[in-house]
Amino acid sequence: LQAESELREALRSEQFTIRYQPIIALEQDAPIEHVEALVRWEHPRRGLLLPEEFLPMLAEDGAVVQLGRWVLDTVCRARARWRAEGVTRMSVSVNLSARELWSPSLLTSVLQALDRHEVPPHELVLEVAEGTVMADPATATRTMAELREVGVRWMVDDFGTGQSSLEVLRTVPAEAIKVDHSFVRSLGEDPRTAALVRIMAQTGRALGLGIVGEGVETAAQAKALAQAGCTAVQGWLYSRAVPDSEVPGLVPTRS
Ligand code: G
Ligand code: G
Ligand code: MN
Ligand code: NA
Repeated sequence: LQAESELREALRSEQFTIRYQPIIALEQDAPIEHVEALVRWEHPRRGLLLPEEFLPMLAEDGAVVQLGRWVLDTVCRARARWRAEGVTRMSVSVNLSARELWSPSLLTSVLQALDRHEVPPHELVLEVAEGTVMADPATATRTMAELREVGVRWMVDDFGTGQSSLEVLRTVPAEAIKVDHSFVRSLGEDPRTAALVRIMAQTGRALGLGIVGEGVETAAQAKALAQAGCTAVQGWLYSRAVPDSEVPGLVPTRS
């Protein structure tokens, strides 16, 4: 694999693109104030590739850190453009791979992207998988706290799939957990899943964390998540991930 050189060429010829999927607060009539950035690779020969098809290859040799820098910069540029189009309240989630979380240059990369596009740090939310945090909770928590200190926010992604520690959940400087798709998918089919989601939501609430249900495809799943005590939802039931040009159309703007 020549991930490094292929990646460099792909970045140079603009083969990567980012789609944005709304995260919807489960309060009555709450406007959309948060989207998640999801990277896609428009490969010249292999067609549109999803992250699970290329991230593992890039993660092997650290090229994923380079891609992550591009994602941060592109997201901050988009956030600034939306503001120019009248979008005053909007934060954006960016997913970090394990390599990026452990990279000593993370703080610098984030601050550079925010500064370059004059994006306030609180408009950036970083998502890191539960399994990544749990691989080295002390280091993860320290890095997260450093970024939190400058205003950047955190969510714990793919929750329920890594081995959890309640102690880590208590100390991690995150504002929400995202219940993994796999739970949402079997909601309504398996009463034990509903029980688990309820426990996750209760645990999150007890610790002052939001609970986001992701991968919501049906109204029945949405209802079950609301009943379980989730605070926000995300999925194809509400919106696919859309190009950056469509984000201002998701919210009422001032102009
Ligand atoms: O968009 P999709 O469902 O295919 O995303 C699959 C996985 O890829 C998700 O777990 C998501 O966290 C991850 N992912 C999406 N965009 C990015 C990105 O920009 N950087 C990293 N590191 N992971 C991403
Ligand atoms: O692991 P992470 O939560 O970051 O991954 C989000 C992934 O889930 C994205 O790749 C996105 O494309 C995908 N996704 C978003 N909404 C839905 C949905 O309603 N159903 C399914 N199957 N996948 C979804
Ligand atoms: Mn995510
Ligand atoms: Na997830």
